[in-house]
Amino acid sequence: MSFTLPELPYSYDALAPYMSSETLEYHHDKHHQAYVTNGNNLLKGTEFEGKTLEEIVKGSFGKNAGLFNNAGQHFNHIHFWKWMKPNGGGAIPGELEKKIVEDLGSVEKMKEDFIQAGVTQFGSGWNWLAVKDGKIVVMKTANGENPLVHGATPILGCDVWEHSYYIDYRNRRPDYLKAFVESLVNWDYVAELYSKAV
Ligand code: MN3
Repeated sequence: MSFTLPELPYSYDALAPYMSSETLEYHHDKHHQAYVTNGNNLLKGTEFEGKTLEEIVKGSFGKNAGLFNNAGQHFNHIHFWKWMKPNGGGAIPGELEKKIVEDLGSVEKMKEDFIQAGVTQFGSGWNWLAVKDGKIVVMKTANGENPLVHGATPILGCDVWEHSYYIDYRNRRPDYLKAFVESLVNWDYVAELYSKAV
């Protein structure tokens, strides 16, 4: 298989004012496209040709840094676009909410810990909700890494590379993370991934 850039599931201006069309145009059309292009070039002639994206991400981790970085970021961004929607945030589907309360204390505590993970990720990376050993956990990873290479299944991730927020928030990463959680997250998609992960 080769990597292809998915279309955004909404228009470029659909997430404003929380994420601008300028950010989405650069982030999707330039940054994600570059991971696709570079990933395809680096995939050629390797043992990973013909594998699924998830197999490539897991298999190249620690073995082929160039391929891993691009394949990991391709995987992360495919989901990142779907982890957001216009008029996002809001109510969490019942079964997922129950599990969040059970494993992380409360919805408020989950949001607080998720934001804190993003704020404290030094440099480029991602913060996550993931399912590990049957429990929902908060994680953070550097660069293109994700929970898949740490024995967990990602169900929500926020891109805290500066390219994801600098146009709209400048250096205010905490404000970006708060807007992501309160106004952008597509909890139905998180619930769909949760139900597949358990
Ligand atoms: Mn990005």
